[in-house]
Amino acid sequence: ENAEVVIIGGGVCGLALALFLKRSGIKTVVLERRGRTYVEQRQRAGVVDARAVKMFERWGVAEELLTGPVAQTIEYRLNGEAKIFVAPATDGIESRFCTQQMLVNNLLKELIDEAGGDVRFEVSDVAIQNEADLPPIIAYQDAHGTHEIHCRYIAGCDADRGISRASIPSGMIKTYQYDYGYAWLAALVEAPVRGNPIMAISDDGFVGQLPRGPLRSRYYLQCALSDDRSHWPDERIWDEIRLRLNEPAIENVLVHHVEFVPFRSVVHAPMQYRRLFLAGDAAHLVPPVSAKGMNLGLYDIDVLGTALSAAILKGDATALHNYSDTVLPHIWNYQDFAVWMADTMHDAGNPSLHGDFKQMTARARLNNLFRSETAALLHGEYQRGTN
Ligand code: RFL
Repeated sequence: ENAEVVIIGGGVCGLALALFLKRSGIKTVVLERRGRTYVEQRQRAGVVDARAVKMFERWGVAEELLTGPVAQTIEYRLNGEAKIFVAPATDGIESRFCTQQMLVNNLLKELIDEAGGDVRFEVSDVAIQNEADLPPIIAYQDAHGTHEIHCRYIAGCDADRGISRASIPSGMIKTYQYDYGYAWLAALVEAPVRGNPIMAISDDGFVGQLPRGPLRSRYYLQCALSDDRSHWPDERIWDEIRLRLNEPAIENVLVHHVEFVPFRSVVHAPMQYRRLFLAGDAAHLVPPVSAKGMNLGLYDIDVLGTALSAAILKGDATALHNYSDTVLPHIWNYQDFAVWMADTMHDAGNPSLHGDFKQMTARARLNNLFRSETAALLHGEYQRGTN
């Protein structure tokens, strides 16, 4: 069997790339380890930034894919005192609340149900042959046996624990990693955000509340790396939410799901090896405080999709050769934004982390967003992904 491109991983990045290539008329196969229902139900990110909105508009699929409301404001709250940050939309394009789950469901609909795209679910043992000067061969198993696809290019969209990056011989890529030393407890609850999404700093630690569709929200609570569910019964989760938000009247509601996210930032570079190109979480991770993980992946896909179509349709592989060098400056810029967000949100809170000197400089940095138009403009650019 032959294809132009094999995409490994049918998450948000793999599916977006497949839709882009499908609409360009390029024969593409997606290999996904999980079943469709599982992929449809996975809940994660919540904001598609303005840069990604623009990209979907350029591809002519924004209306079909982005079904959530505009996301322009954040309430930064310091020990109960609220300040609303409005990201200035200088070009008239706004970020959108659109859960990753909603986006993935819409991508599956557009790609498979509307366009007849080739996504193979529940495959296992995907193996990559990517030898110098030979077309790659991808082998995989499914319920019917072992299969092989001969292709021209491979897109590794199978996230941090996938096989794409693991298939690259050691020493060919460098890993840059930073561990922040704390974690977030992420609790999906049956209560919507009433006003603006909240990022709250308090002497007792960070808490955030971000929308996840019209009925639910996700609370994030700063916690220790060693914490697990046994340290955080539902009662403690709600007590800490009330305390850190300084809102004693919040009532306990159903907690659907709790997970612990250790804070780390990772970049693997270069993001390509021979005919394999890494995109999304397979190439880089940012902590959720920046709300950029999915958006950086979509940035990769924009550049990679355009480069693949130039190589396949026009025979010009220049952009493909330059893929990693093109995307990495953007990735590093947003790694720096993630560090800024993480340090500001956590250092400004409980001084047990980095001391009371860092607490005061972090508070000054946050305050700057409300007293300096220049600082606000830059912060807005980062929030919108247009920096
Ligand atoms: P995905 O979405 O994990 O998809 C990878 C796919 O690859 C499949 N796979 C394989 N398939 C075949 N063979 C193998 N060997 C395979 N190994 C894996 C998997 O089943 C899966 O379907 O990665 P992708 O596409 O790179 O997308 C990255 C984003 O999912 C990720 O960056 C975001 O979810 C990060 N993130 C957030 N990003 C934002 O932009 N804004 C946010 O507010 C935000 N909040 C979050 C987040 C991530 C979180 N977690 C899970 C740590 C909040 C949380 C709690």
